[in-house]
Amino acid sequence: MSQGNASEKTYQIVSNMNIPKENIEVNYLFTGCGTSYYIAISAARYFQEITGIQANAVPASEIFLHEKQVFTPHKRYRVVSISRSGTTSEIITALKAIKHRENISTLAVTCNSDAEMAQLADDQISLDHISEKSVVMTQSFTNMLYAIQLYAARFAENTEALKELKQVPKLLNENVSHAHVMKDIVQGAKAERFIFLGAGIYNGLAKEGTLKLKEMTQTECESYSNLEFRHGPISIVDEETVVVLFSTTKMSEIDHTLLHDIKNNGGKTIVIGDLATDLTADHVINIGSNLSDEARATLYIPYFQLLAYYQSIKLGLNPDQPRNLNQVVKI
Ligand code: F1P
Repeated sequence: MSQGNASEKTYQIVSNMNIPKENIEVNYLFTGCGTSYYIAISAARYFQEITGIQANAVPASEIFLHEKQVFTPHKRYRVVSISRSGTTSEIITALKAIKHRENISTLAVTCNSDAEMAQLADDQISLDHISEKSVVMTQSFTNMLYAIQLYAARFAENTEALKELKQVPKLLNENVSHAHVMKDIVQGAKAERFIFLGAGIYNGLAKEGTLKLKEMTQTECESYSNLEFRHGPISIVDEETVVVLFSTTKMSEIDHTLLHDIKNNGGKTIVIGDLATDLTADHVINIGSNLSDEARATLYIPYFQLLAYYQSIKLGLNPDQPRNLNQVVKI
């Protein structure tokens, strides 16, 4: 509930940071584990869109297990390591594995600047005002992604993007309040399985939508890039399938057909999108902003977080303490 207010502080922190100027020849590699890896996926897309610099995302374990497949010799890299705790085993091992490579510089994004990850990295974005008691990451997801968006816009000196991102804290507060609409939606839905669809920057969000539900409710669920869903997975849709689709202005025509197909197969649909997208679904949630598809992404987050929360309450579970999971995963 407090992620909107927290994002005001995030805005101030990144606005006051010294942003080092890197050569355009540098490749950006975003990395993390679990929720933080899903931030990496969305962050890489946003970074490349705004800066024009090649940006990819890999799970932290890939860096030390498949180093040769991840880094091309003689290229320069900036590795952006993301971790709420700053102590997750794979992220620490990954940073140690690349520490002495001259062609790699590192930037840590964390909610714990005292932890080992920040000490290992060359630079850091520290969001120490984010402190979560829950095992499940919520406002840390939103704020670390928002911090990277701000960093990218400042790095690119893109005043248009910065102007848009400045509006996020206020809009996020409004959407957090509105997201309680999920309570009624969840109560009225007979749902055996959930599917989350999102493309581009929204693909990482779709993956995170499944992770929230898995953690908070142990429900099996899946995520796809919107059109990939038609290549096989659509055959599992039935009356007890709920499809949550993150729509964007760019995708609205495609999404229109997709929603129609899901409906025809008996599935329930929830579409989260922008005022400009005129889509038909069982539930249409309008984000209500005039921001670009890329700048608007964080506003979608409270909806799927609260979807998982209310589903967990409905099933009589404790949303803060998933089965088989601790706040920090250590090997
Ligand atoms: C990431 C992570 C989360 C998971 C749980 C345990 O940790 O694995 O993805 O939901 O909260 O931690 P971190 O590296 O961001 O601290």
